[in-house]
Amino acid sequence: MPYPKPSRRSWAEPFKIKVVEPLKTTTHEHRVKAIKEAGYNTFLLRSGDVYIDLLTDSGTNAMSDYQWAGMMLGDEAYAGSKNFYHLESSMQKYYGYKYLVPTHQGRGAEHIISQILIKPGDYIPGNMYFTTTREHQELAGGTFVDVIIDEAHDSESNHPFKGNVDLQKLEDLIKKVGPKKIPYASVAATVNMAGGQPISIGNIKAVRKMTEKHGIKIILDATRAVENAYFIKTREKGYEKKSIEAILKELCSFTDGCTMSGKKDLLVNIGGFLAVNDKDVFDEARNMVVVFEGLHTYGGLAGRDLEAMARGMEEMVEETYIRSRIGQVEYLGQKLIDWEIPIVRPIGGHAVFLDAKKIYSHIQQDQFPAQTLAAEIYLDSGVRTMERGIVSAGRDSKTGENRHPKLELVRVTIPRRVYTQAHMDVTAESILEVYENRKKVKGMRMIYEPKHLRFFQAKFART
Ligand code: P70
Repeated sequence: MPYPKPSRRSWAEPFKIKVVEPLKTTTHEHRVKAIKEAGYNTFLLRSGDVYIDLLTDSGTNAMSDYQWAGMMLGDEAYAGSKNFYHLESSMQKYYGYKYLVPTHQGRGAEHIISQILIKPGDYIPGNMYFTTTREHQELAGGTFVDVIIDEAHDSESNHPFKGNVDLQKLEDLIKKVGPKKIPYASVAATVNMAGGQPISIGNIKAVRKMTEKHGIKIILDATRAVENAYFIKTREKGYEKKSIEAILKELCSFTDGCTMSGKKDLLVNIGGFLAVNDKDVFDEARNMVVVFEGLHTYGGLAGRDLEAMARGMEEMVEETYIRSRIGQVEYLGQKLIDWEIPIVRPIGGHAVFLDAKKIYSHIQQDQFPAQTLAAEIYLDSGVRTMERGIVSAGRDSKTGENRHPKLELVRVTIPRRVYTQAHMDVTAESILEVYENRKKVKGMRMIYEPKHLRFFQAKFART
């Protein structure tokens, strides 16, 4: 027995590794060339030039043997595939909504629900924007209004539920524009752009109480709701003993439907869905999906993809899994905290967010500190991360001016069940190296800017 006795029990991955995929290391010289060719945008790097890929947790998960076995049971019928019915009943079991419309991924569902519920001139309040979600709301003629609590915009605030809606901000908006101009509140669990921060049950309940008397719906972005459920279990009074499965269902019960990117919580590589309780909205969505995605029983996916999602739902709510998932993110974040590298607190569910504004305090926001930091980390070690700052925030749809978000972050995102603790160590050490050399670095200028979701394809050059 080691002495002193460890004060807590460690988590460990509740799985062992059956198949491995080799990683390639590259030389510094190679990386200098690769990132320059990519216009200093990590989205434009070839994955073959990347060592540890922490760009995103989206579609980058490792599936289990149970999910892979399910892939062989894909029923590739054009209509009425068995796997659709399996997914439908699983969604009803774990999320509790009545009706399911599968889509190829999350933004497919966002497109459909935005077109159905939003009229030009409407306002959509939400707990911080998400890039694709807001884009679809604006394409439908709506204006997104941020009603998240102020703490969410402060990287240092240790508020346990930084994803909470500020009820006063919501009420003010309802008073200002009138409830008829607000088709729904767009509530995310967890909030990606705030740093993977959760919303509490207490807060969503209060939002429900306020909106329902005005006939305003709530559409949940359930993409990482399981991770949110874990934070509720570990942080919200009265939920310690409840299962993740029960908390997830309770969270959804205060909402009228959800959009879902299955590529996260559902432990798959592709897929998503829209789920609703209202029969009329469902009928319209089911009709629209055939125009944009595919027939209403496959929504742009193969039968095997539907099966993998259904099986992923069984695994996502396992307590040992979710504990190790969040535990791994915490492990990386805690290392950086111990080294006094500024990151968003508390550590989020799917990623550690580096505070580029603080790290590169000498670089103006218009010279893209987060974009620069992501490029520098890649240059140091081949670890790929993502900008979540002024580039991601884009331009105001009315004035055309650059938005200047308070948070200027680099997201170090952890795919599920893919990397080991040693990969986290190597990543942390690379971030430390870049941090120590921070004073030598200059910002960048944008040399190419696409019209939609510019962060995906924009190009930069050194100033
Ligand atoms: C990411 C991915 C996707 C996402 C999300 C939330 C909370 C909806 C979606 C859309 C992929 C991504 C998307 C835009 C910019 C960068 C990266 N997030 N809601 O890496 O789902 O991708 O399936 O259409 O996080 O965070 P989908």
